[in-house]
Amino acid sequence: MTRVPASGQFWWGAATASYQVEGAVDADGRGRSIWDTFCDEPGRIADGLSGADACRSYDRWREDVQLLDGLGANAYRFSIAWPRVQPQGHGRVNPPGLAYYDRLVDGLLEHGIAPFATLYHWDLPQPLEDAGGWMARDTAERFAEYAAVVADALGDRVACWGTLNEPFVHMALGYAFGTHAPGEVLLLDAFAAGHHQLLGHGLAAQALRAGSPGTPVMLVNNLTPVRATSTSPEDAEAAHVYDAFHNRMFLDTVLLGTYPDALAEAGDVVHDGDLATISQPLDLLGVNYYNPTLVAAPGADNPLPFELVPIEGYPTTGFGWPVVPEGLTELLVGLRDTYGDALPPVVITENGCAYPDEPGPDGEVDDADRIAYLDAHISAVGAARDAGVDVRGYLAWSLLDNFEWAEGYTQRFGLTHVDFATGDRRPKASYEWFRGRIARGW
Ligand code: GBH
Repeated sequence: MTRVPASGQFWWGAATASYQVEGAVDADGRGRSIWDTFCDEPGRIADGLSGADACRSYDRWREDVQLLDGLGANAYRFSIAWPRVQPQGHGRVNPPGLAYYDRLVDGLLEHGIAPFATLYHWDLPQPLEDAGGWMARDTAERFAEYAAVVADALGDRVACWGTLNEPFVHMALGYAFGTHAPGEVLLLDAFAAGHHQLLGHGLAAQALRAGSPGTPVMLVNNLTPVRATSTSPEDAEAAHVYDAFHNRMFLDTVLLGTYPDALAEAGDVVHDGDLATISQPLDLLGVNYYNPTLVAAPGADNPLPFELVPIEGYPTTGFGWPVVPEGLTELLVGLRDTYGDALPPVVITENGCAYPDEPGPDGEVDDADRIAYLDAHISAVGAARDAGVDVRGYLAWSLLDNFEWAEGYTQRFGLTHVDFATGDRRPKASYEWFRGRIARGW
């Protein structure tokens, strides 16, 4: 088993996340997470549904492994549900919950597919939320304790660890704006939830290194090139501040050991020594890319120091997100130019798009728009590689149509169509296309 990407080897594959695909929320002693709670609240999820069944991957993971094998993938990024491992979020470990990941990891390895395991993709154990969630500093310590348990159980076989998925998005949607679990509307005070995630990342990286020496560790960020609507000083300043929150808060801290100037005042939650913990050396940086962000100075009634503006002039996905593949090249080259030698090799850990994807009369999904999206974005990665950026992998979001958070099942991101009434999987045209693209390589 190759544990570190050998030079010349490129990781090709796809990604999912526990709550979005597993279902089986009551199986084998799993505890409740903030997403179980959030989905129970009326009006939170577009179709009123939850991840209770999702893609049933808890029972049908063998089919997922077969799909990856059929793609020719050499990596699969999945996440581990903390409430399956520690139903209370601390203390007692639940062996039957961990055993699911044992089976999955072994199944992947049997097919020569490297397991990329993310420890936290937003499904916080509910008892920890009851104790303050990520607004509580203690949650960072609990996360490190959980990381040590997982490293001990799976560290001999996992190819690459991801600590957190998209701490910015979790801070913003979960704690600032409340459209994701746990549904808090704290606006700028949500900074603490971001800082405590960063601290948890640093502590967990230490625990993973101690428990599974030699296994690469990455942080997975959602990153976006930020553009101002005009060259006015007000719009430029708003873009600068937004970039600090979205990108630099989760890069400068981790790679340079500093907060960006725009956040220097951000709070007394940052203790002496935190930045040293947060800036543990990283083996890889995971980059999830969807689209650039356009920012203007805030209007008079806006309590925030920026305003997000829709980007015009590009095609949009079914979700309404602009399709801007060159933004990915811009992002990657910008990372290299900004961070230089402090930037570890990069893996694209998510990239993809939602479209309606109705099956035709023959049951086939002819998702030509997804093929065009993936093709253009993979080419954008190639352009960054040609410009000298060290990109080691491309993992599409997602292997399967799945539970798309606040959108429920209304947005389909999969290479594989899932009939949510039955759980039946059927590869789309884009799956066949991606198989050919992987076979071709660079
Ligand atoms: C990821 O988050 C998640 O990791 C994954 O679980 C999820 O299923 C997937 O993406 C698809 O959503 O308003 O047009 O500027 C992505 C975070 C935040 C990226 C919102 C796009 C806004 C688009 N996304 N963002 S737009």
